[in-house]
Amino acid sequence: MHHNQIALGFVAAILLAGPATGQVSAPLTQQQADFLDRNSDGAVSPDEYHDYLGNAFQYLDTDRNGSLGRNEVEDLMSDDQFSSIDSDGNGQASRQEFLNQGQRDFATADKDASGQLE
Ligand SMILES: [Ca+2]
Ligand SMILES: [Ca+2]
Ligand SMILES: [Ca+2]
Repeated sequence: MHHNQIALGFVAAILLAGPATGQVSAPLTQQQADFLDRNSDGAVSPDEYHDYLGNAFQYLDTDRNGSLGRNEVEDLMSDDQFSSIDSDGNGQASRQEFLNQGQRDFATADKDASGQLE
């Protein structure tokens, strides 16, 4: 589905921009920001970001076992990035681990610490 393809691209963009890469986080593109900004107030709030990540997680968890195996995200992130998300090292990125990484990425992307991504 077209919608899912968009979501997948954004997961890639956001996760790949995360601290695990050792690179400076790329700001959201306008297109990404518009997509995440559900209430169209011109900024992405933590709630909006959280909702998006929850949807992304559901989409990525293709076997519906409640966690992401390496195989489910093999095209999306490097081993290092996966390890960064899998904080307990059990080889599975749980929903909570995935959301925790998202929070870290949000904080990194929120360069002016306004609590919103503008
Ligand atoms: Ca908003
Ligand atoms: Ca799974
Ligand atoms: Ca884990």
